[in-house]
Amino acid sequence: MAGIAAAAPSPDAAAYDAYIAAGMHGEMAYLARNAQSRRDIRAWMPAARSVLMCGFSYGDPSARTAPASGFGRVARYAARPDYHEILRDRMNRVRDWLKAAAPGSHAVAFCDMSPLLERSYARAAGLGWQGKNTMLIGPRLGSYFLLAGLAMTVEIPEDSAAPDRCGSCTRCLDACPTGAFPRERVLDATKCVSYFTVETKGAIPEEFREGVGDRVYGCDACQEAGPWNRVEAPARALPPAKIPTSLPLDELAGPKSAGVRARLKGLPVARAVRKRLTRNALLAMGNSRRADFRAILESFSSGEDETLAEQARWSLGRLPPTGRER
Ligand code: B12
Ligand code: SF4
Repeated sequence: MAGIAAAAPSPDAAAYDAYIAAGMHGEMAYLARNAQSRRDIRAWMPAARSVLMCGFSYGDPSARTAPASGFGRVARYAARPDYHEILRDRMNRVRDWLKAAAPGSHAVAFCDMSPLLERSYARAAGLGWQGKNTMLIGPRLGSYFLLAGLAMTVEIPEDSAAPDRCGSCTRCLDACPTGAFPRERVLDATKCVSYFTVETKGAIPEEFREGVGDRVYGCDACQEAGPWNRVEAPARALPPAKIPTSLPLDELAGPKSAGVRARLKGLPVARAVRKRLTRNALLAMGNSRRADFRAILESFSSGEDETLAEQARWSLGRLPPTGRER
């Protein structure tokens, strides 16, 4: 899926300013930096005239089933090889083609990491509309697709934006386990499971721990609930998943963790440094209420790392009292 937007101010510049002013970015300090280029792509590439935006699907219907007890859930995108380099590389191939087709032109690829509001330009390029959960939704792809773009000095006629087709449906908002939407189309990242499990370094605030449930990396809850994702578009341009979307918790935090970490190499989930993934697995163990995790949790509860020790103690408090175990 691809479309062209004009290299112009983002239609969401004011929404972005309000988001940062309200502190909804939490620990993600980088979101507040380079504000000017998030408001207008030309602050990032002054000579840009047009922006090619592409969407790459990654749906996986098999991820829909809740994992068995004792397993932790990984978001769909994170079970595949890290998309950043793969997609930037794809866009660089388009750049090289363009250079040959339009000599003298210049183009720069981006995917996720550049200080740009990618969804604003993808929406303007007609890839879809922004759902109430802030995800970009395409009529054929649903929202399980990733974005990458190419800012270009050539001027190409822009595509028209897709109409908003959410109607009165609020299923995605209702499905959020941590109440992260203060209102439609605004996500308070500091309440989002994806933010807690992927981005935060310290303790996950207690009030949200139950909502995190069995999720150990990322969250797809608001996407799973959306009617536009009822049929998941499988990945066509991305390599297949390398791990299942549910992993045994005792392998993530217990003595067997070295083996599973080797399997995670090269996946987005490997970005979560060891401590973060361990913290998330300890939390999910508490939510599982399985007494057979007691020994692992006890081993962490008196450890030197206070974040992990405190998380383990919280989780121990959720296990059935000793003596009433199966
Ligand atoms: C930081 C970030 C996060 C943070 C914070 C997200 C956030 N919403 O603030 C966290 C870690 C929580 C996160 C989570 C996820 N992310 Co993320 N994330 C980003 C990143 C790097 C920056 C986003 C950003 O600038 N946020 C700041 C705020 C201001 O932007 P926003 O929420 O998009 O806000 C817009 C709306 O509020 C809108 N708005 C406000 N009012 C109104 C009113 C109307 C009428 C309209 C139409 C719009 C509107 O204006 C704002 C600006 O566009 C982008 C890549 C990029 N460079 O753009 C990926 C990106 C948005 N993430 C992506 C993905 C896949 C996810 C997850 C699904 C991953 C997962 N499974 O765990 C979740 C989904 C959570 C959700 N419901 O959005 C994809 C989304 C693809 C798509 N189809 O939409 C992106 C584009 C990465 C990529 N290159 O593909 N993410
Ligand atoms: S990703 Fe999960 S926690 Fe974040 S907004 Fe969506 S449902 Fe809520």
